[in-house]
Amino acid sequence: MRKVELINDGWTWTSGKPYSDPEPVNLPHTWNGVDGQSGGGDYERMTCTYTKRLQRPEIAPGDTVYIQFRGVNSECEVFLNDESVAKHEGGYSTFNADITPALKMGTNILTVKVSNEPNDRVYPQRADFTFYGGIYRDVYMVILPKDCFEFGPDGGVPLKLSTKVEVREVVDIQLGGSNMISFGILTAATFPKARGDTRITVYEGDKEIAQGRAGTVFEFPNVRLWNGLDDPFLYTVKAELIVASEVVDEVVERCGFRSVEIDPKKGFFLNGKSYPLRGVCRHQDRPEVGNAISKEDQDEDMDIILEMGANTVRLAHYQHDQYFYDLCDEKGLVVWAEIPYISEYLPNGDENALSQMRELVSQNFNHPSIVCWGVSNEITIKAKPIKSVVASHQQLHDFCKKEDPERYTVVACYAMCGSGNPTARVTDLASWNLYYGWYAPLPAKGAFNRIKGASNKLKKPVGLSEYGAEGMPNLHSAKPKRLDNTEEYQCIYHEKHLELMKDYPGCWATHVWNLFDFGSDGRNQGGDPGKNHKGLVTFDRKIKKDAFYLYKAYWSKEPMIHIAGERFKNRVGDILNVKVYTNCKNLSLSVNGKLKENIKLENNQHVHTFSILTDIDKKRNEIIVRSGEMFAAAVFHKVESPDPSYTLNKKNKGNNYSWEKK
Ligand code: GCB
Repeated sequence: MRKVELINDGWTWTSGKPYSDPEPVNLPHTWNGVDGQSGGGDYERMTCTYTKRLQRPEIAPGDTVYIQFRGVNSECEVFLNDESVAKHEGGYSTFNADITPALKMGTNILTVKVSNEPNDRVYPQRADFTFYGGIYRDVYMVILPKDCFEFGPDGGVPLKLSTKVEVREVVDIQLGGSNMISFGILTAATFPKARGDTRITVYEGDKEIAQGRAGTVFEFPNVRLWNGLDDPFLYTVKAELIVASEVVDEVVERCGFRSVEIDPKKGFFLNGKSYPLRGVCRHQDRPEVGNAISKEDQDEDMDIILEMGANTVRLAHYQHDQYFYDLCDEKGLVVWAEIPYISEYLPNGDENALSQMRELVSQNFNHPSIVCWGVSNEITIKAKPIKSVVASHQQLHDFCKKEDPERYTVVACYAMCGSGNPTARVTDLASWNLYYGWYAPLPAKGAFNRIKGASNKLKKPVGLSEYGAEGMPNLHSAKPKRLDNTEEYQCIYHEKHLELMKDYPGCWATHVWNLFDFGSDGRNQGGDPGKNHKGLVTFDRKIKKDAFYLYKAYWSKEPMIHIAGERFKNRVGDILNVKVYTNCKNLSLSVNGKLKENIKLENNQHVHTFSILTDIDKKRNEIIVRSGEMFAAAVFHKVESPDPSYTLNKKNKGNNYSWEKK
């Protein structure tokens, strides 16, 4: 039987700077946790060394010992006792280093040279996020017995589960009628390294429902579907390798059955029902730790997405931790997965883009949450669509379709990329990143109309892969303006987009940029350099900005009332405008304990602003908005002149609204 052991503890790290001494560290680790988020674009991109002493494990003849790395950014070479055993290029995927031939008795020294230095081959090299260097995800020692299931190609899953759903008419002879029934069709592939037999067992919960061999096509009538947020049901499949009547290796994977159709005019359908994809993009990093995040951090991110009521997440701009795709499967989020083929075409990078795609697809094949593979993001921002850019898109698309015909391919286009651009033509789906009302002084409606127009022209489904506006929870304005970085402008921006979404059913998916603020060391804005603040939630996940609650009001089924502008405490003037985000119908307003107003909102109305004429002598106004038992409260102060802390002064304003030329 295989053995798997987490080996995150007891490493040393030696900085790539001259005369550095080794420091003890536990993984996950990055050396850019601080300088990668402080601004200036000057974080250390260098080659550092990690080492760990490994006692030779007890192994039987024929066993293979691998060190499995779940994410090392961005390229590395692995040595055992000074002998090179593996190299890997690409900072976001899993790879396995076979250390068996180099293992000696007693203590062994494992060394990993990790580099995030610039180069011209490995994506990403240029993008609006920090490329934190380090071994920033888990590391395992995996011992495979002589007769075993090997890893799939490109570090892929050892048990590959293809699922499909077919709806068939079944005639009931006894009753004489007929019925439409969903059949789940499952084929399991394994990669055995032995002349044995494989036994595949399928479980529904704890109940065994079928048994067969690798390659068997299982058919399950009345299959319980993986049905998004409503019922993300997962089946469990176990593969056993049997040699001389003994089970010598075993692997377990989960899968789900679902059907997806995407119509250019009607949008996304899950299991035959309209299921408009409305959600967010996620970057994974956090303050101080960068990408070296924990499982608890990932659980927290998932809870925030679910609280908001989103039903989809674009896991941008690279492969995320397996743990997060697992969470998406379990919770029912529809996922757009992608590789970091982004912003700048590298003429020497085609091979790397393809290898990152091979890894993404092979390693994530079994996740029912994933519906599409993203081949590139804003690749034309720098490059003209020269032949090789288009050819590399074609190569990525062809690979995905061959390997995984059941899923779609997609591209996220840059605003200046027209629908006639050949890179927009290659994939099954297309989407545009459009910041109308932020970078561009244009109305949001223009963005949706462009999407509709592109869909008509390209004759395929087109979505809005990014839209967003900076919002700082400490900056406020009674007259919010584009590019002012206030929380209020961010709200208005998103209100406009949300109002319009329902009028564009063909827009197959919308993804807010971004759910969280994230590290982008080259940026400087909002008085807080080194970050992109388009998040609906702050970098440390502690403050949900007002715009977060706007989405919650639209999307969540959980009854809620939120008073926006609560942090905009000090207000000038006798009229106090209090904006409320809610999904309740009847609201009552009281000011300083006196009931002032009862209102009833229209169907589908989620935003209401109370204009309150405050008492002349009252400096402190306590507002309570109620609906039945539920209420939200906030206090506002009447002040003589605008609070200067709400505006950036010239010194701290920064003038760089984008990480690069937009
Ligand atoms: C984009 C990029 C994303 C940036 C974003 C922005 O279009 O795809 O990586 O972070 O714009 O905020 O400018």
